Amino acid sequence: MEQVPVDTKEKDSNKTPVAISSETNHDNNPIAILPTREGWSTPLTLYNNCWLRSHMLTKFMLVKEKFKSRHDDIILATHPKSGTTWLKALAFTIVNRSYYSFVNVDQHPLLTQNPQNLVPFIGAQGGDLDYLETLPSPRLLATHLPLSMLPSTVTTMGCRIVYLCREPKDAFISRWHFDNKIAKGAKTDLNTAFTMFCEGCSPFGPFWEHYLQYWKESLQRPQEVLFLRYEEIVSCPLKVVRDLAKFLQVPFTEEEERRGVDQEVVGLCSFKSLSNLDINKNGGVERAEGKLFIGYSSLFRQGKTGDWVNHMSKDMGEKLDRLVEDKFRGSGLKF
Ligand code: PAP
Repeated sequence: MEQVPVDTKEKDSNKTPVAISSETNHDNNPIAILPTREGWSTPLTLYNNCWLRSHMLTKFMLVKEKFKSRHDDIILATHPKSGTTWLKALAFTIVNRSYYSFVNVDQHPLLTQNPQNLVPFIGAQGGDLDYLETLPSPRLLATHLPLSMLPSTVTTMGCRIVYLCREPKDAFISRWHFDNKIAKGAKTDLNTAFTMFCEGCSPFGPFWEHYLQYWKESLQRPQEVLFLRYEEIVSCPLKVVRDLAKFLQVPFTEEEERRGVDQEVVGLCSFKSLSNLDINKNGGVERAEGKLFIGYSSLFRQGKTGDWVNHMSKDMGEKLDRLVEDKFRGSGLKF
């Protein structure tokens, strides 16, 4: 399967809100009355029980109505800071391995482009809806949106979804570091960020709603929704890569496994390999009309599990564990 890399220069702009009234008058502007909170690197607005970056809200609001899913779409859905960059790299490399063969590994797109730019986000950040229409099938797409903000055709058409989440304490610490790194203005202290996270107010949060929506979908459509955790890729990358290839309907052949192609995918997409590339050390992109600078290096901080202990108190850890237990009770989902 071939996926055309996204031209980020053209598609990164978030400057043009679409199809929503630009009136500032609250009576005429439905967005202006939505709850908005400061605290993270940019304000968040609550829409459909999901906290979204206010400057991207109008783009995300269009997805449910305007995104035209196709039955053979593959959607990489992730809660932020759960390893999206890693999953995009792995899935892109797996599905395109006959096109970008490992014989010419020095020409592989991952060597010159950040993985985030190789798989477009639905409706934003390089994946504007008109652009997605131009992609050949089967499309490899990504989203941080909760399932409830995607069109129901994603379910009814049987689109395949790979969902990736992460142990919430680690996801929170990764979020906190990332937000402070990309913010050009004031930084958020840990306690403030923690309170907001536990209240469900973080980009694409509440995190528990996000996890639960895709978890339930994976129980209802087990053949079409693969539910993954960051921790299992860290502990068994080769197994996940093989399972992922099967799920994506491009399993490794015995001959490929003999040649170690699956291991090469793991190696090429590893934290060590990607974080040492010039593009990921020195590249980056401006967002939010220049208010944020996302240096690609900020997508490669540590790449470890359990780092929360180095930043959060025992009490904070226990509080978040209790919240997680409470929110996921009865669902079968555990951390
Ligand atoms: P996003 O939410 O902005 O899309 P995402 O890639 O999901 O970013 O999250 C970044 C986290 O994934 C970082 O975790 P950390 O802060 O705990 O270090 C980053 O290090 C980790 N990550 C990115 N690429 C890899 C990789 N190849 N292997 C392992 N972890 C990775």
